[in-house]
Amino acid sequence: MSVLVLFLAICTWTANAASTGASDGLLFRPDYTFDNEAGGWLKFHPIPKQWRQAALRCHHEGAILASPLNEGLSRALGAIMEVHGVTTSPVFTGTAAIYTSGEFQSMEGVPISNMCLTWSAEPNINDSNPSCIAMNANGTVTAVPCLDHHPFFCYRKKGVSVLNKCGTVDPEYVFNSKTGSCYKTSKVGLIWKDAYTSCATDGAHLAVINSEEEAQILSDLRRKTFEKETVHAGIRSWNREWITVQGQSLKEAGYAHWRNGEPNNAGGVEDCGSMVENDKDPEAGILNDVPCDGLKHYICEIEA
Ligand SMILES: *[C@@H]1O[C@H](CO)[C@@H](O)[C@H](O)[C@H]1NC(C)=O
Ligand SMILES: *[C@@H]1O[C@H](CO)[C@@H](O)[C@H](O)[C@H]1NC(C)=O
Ligand SMILES: [Ca+2]
Ligand SMILES: [Ca+2]
Repeated sequence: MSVLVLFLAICTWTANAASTGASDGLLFRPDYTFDNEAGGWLKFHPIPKQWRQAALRCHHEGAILASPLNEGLSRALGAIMEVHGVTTSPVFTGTAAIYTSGEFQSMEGVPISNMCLTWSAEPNINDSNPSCIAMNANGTVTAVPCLDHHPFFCYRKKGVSVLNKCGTVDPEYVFNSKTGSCYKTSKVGLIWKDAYTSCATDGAHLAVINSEEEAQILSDLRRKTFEKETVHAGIRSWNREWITVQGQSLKEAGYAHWRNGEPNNAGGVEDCGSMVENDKDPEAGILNDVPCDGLKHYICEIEA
């Protein structure tokens, strides 16, 4: 790979964008830390994932898998690795040859030739075993199989980002002034625990009903989006004690209104909560217990 050697010879650090940081009033998720040198927000994910899962995780958080695009970002990543004691395993960067073998680009589309990288070993390009660029604690990079598991960083570049009332940049979360929460309806049906995880990745939770009014609002949203379909609710049976995904009993949460005859634990396997139509009896609640392994749509909620 003589081309790569050339990169090293001609690379120059791109100007480290001067950034005033969070002081200009821009905010991002609270689980991210603003880093002046990086010119944006960073979050370290210590739990190793495959490259594609890592990239998706960042995407769901409203960020991208971080790459050492410039000196500032490189230094910031290295510093955080040091703080977390990540010295043995490299971390995945967002730089990979995902579409064309050997054509490394960052998630932002920056080609590797525009980054100033020091290789710890010459990358070994193998078409049948795609490689992704990982960064060592000493700042050098190496090509590793994308299917390996490594920790990673997600990055959100500072820019004009409009946070909504619920502290998310995801425009699909719509604020409701009556409940003071933002809600997002799902695109696909998932089993309960995957729906739970999907909301959690957004920094949200499966919708929890805290009042008759919220029950009505969620009911309307469900009907408008999914018609007669049942959706997952953020409650779970622990030996037939119903606990919300925020750890409260239904009574504490403020809504324990089951549909007539529910919860009936039909077949002895109904450990997950759902929200259903209540049109037959206007007095009835909308909660029903159902099996956890049914694929259903769901609504994620973030309190403002
Ligand atoms: C390329 O990857 C495949 C699949 O992992 C492996 O069997 C093969 O030996 C590798 N070839 C080289 C040249 O490393
Ligand atoms: C940096 O770390 C990698 C992996 O631990 C190692 O292979 C390499 O020799 C180190 N390079 C320097 C310059 O210390
Ligand atoms: Ca709620
Ligand atoms: Ca039931």
